[in-house]
Amino acid sequence: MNHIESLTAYLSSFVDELVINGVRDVVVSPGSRSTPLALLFAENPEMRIYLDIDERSAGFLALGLAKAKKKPVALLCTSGTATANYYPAVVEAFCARIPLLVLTADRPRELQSVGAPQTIGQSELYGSHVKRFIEMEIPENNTFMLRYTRTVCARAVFAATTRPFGPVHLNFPLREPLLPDMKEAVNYRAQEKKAVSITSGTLALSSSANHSIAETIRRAQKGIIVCGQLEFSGMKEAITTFAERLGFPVLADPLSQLRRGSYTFSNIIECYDSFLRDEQTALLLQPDLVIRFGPMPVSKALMLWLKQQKSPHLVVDGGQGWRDPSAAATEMVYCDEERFCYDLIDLLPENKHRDWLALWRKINEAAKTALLSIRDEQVLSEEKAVVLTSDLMPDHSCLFVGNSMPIRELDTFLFTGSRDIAVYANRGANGIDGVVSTAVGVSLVSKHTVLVIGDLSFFHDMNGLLAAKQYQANLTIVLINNDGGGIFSFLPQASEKENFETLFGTPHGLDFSNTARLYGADYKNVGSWSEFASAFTHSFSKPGLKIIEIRTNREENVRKRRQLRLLVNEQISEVLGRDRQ
Ligand code: TPP
Repeated sequence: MNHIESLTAYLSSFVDELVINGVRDVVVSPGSRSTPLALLFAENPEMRIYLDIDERSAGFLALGLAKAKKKPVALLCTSGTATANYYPAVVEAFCARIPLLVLTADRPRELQSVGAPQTIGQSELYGSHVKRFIEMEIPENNTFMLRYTRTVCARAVFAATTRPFGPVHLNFPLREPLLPDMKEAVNYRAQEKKAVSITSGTLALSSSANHSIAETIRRAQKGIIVCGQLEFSGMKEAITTFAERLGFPVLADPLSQLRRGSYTFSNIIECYDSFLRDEQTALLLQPDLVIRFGPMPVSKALMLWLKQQKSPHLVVDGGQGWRDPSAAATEMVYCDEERFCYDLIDLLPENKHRDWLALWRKINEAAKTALLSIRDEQVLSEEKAVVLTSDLMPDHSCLFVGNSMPIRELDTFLFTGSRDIAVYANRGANGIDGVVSTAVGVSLVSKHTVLVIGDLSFFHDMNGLLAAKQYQANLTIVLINNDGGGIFSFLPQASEKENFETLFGTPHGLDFSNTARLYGADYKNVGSWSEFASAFTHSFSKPGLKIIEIRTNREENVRKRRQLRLLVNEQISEVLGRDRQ
């Protein structure tokens, strides 16, 4: 059999089937073994190729594209350590339920474990962090094998996009020569019809299960709804309608997308992280039912408080996971979340316990008043940087926040408002790696994107800036530079004065204006809030990459947070008419 003919027919059919199944974006990294697939992707007019030299950044770039497009994205790299560099992004995609098709080229079996160059064990490389691993066959050109490559492709896309979404790894052993016949490739394209279609349905509960849950809800006088990151846009409306019918407060994580947008916020509570730390307030708000959607929210105070509750605790998850780090769940409800909300709305009367919601709202408003005092601060601080950023973001823009302090600051300071801001973060595995690339991915398919990131996380993925330069991303980076890792100053090791800076603070003294120069970014180190506001607002009218650096102080950050917490408690005591502690 002619080798080139087989290579061309088998791999062109695979690429064609990817397109037919809705995959239109591929992030390619350079290499030799992946040559035929790279060329065939380039030859297919339906495919958009993003080239990223560093596979670690490439993996996260694909993740960002998939997050923002809400569609599966493919990755392609050569054999050897290139494949291992995808690992962190694959882990994040698995934990955050993002669909990726990870395509790795490999040497054929006869060149495995014999000291061939650039050859490592790629079989099941990502272990339990992919939904499926598929070892492809050596290319052959016959009806059976061409159908095989198409159906295996369809199955891979289906696996990646079936709840829970996630990455699928396909390893392609390829023999030399590696150049396909580009003139022939078109003959295996534009099939238009899927080789095989896969039909599946929405996960729903039986009528008796719905009635039993409705009964549990009906009995509750003090229910709450807790929302972590929500995967689907229809959830916003479903949950707000459900909450209004029940009259329950909704404790909404910034990634739930429920804090911003043009809909009613009457049930949304956003300051819980600040007020649940206070024992008296936490006791006052004990619920008799918890209904939780999405992963556990960012707030540690909320997680610890939920852990103490003795009430029934329902976790609704259409992805059928076990999202219960506080070990508080009493019932896992495996049902499509939107379906759950609407099915139960039909079974439940309007809630009459208005006092319960009013109490939550009163406390939330008091906390918000105290937190907003930060707006009057003159000194540069991380807290006010986040408040101003969210105040000044344009309508219909995207805000990407890094780990670990930026997402926590946002949790405290992102208040409800009608301006629509889509909030993103890498909270699957909470890494400080790959954040720049993921944000670049989001920015390439969105109008205005802002990334708020700490200096260590920025340093970790500076290579990610190349894609921003090459693809003219419209991205504003707010770089909060406290010269090291701010989160550790809040942890018990902060008392280990002697070793703290070396092991945890980790100051680096880098001058990031040089980074900006290297990647051709517009750069501004701001010294006042008026300078920040002006640079930030201007950044939206300038195309390309903009970096606005704010230098802050880690210890000052801890002091400010403590001061604000006291202020929150004082304000709550005042509105509740209780003695100040
Ligand atoms: N390495 C990875 C890949 N991920 C991690 N989450 C960590 C290490 C542990 N870690 C969590 S937060 C953090 C580190 C090292 C410091 C982050 O510092 P920075 O990005 O400057 O943000 P800050 O906390 O100062 O706001």
